[in-house]
Amino acid sequence: MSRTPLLIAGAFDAADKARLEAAHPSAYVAGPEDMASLDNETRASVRAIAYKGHKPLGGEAMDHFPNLGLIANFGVGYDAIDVNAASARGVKVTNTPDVLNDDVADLAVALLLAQCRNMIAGDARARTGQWAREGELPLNRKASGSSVGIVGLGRIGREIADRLAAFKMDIHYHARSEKQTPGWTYYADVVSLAQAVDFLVIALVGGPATEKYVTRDAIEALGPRGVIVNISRGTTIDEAALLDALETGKIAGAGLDVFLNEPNIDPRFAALDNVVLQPHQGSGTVETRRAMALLQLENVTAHLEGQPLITPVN
Ligand code: 8YV
Repeated sequence: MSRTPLLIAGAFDAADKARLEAAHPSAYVAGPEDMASLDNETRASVRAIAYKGHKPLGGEAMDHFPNLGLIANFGVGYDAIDVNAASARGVKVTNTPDVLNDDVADLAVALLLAQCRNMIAGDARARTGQWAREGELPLNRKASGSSVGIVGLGRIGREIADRLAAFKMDIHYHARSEKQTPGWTYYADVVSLAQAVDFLVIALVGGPATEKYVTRDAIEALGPRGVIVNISRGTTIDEAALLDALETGKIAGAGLDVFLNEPNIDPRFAALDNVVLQPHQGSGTVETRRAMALLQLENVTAHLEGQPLITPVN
């Protein structure tokens, strides 16, 4: 009899962890690095891992659990999990798609608007008395009616494009293939897309296939009035090239929710006044995180009860 069929691994919110524990007898570790320290009996009884985090979870960690059948990820992006290694071991992977599309798209729009309208400096001016001392904020930049390029027209990219279309923007996009989106313009490569637009919004999936997908050439092709928004993964853009372009005025600015080496992001970002930075909080609303947690739990329960998975990846 399986004593602890579920291993909860990662920095879970207390309520989400308690919900998983109430549903299934479980063990807990802070991350993949602690899995080896579990006793043999626990390791043998684990049949599913509920995972949350961005630390790599590879085949070596999976091999600690001879009866593992599922890794249920908290998040739509599963780039931290080595899915090929999981498949090779007969381990299923699930994620939490769709329930977060609205929030991530909302944040992308917020970043774009905050960047154009200089809202961080505006807040400081109103808050600190600088307004009374020095007068109005320098004029900033109109967002509505401009042209935007979406890199990756998947579920989240589509929600972003729909929102920006309501801001009367011309929608241009790059994706693996052209979509049925009348009035929107498709580009087969990111450099030509960047040349055609004022704003570039990155909505790619993470992982090795999209590493530095937005290259130095693409960043520079955007030009000195260009603004980049990234709500996907820090890996999807050449971050060093982005920092160079921001520091030298090759592009105008950026609104970023994702970075390399989160949460220890490159200190060069903090010295820039042409960026709006967020701590990877795209899905971070009470409503959406709850929906993600419930979907993860549904997948765990389905697996442990021998039912079809709700949102399988492999
Ligand atoms: C994280 C995310 O999952 O869904 C994704 O891919 O990046 C986020 O929603 C969240 O930060 C929890 O780790």
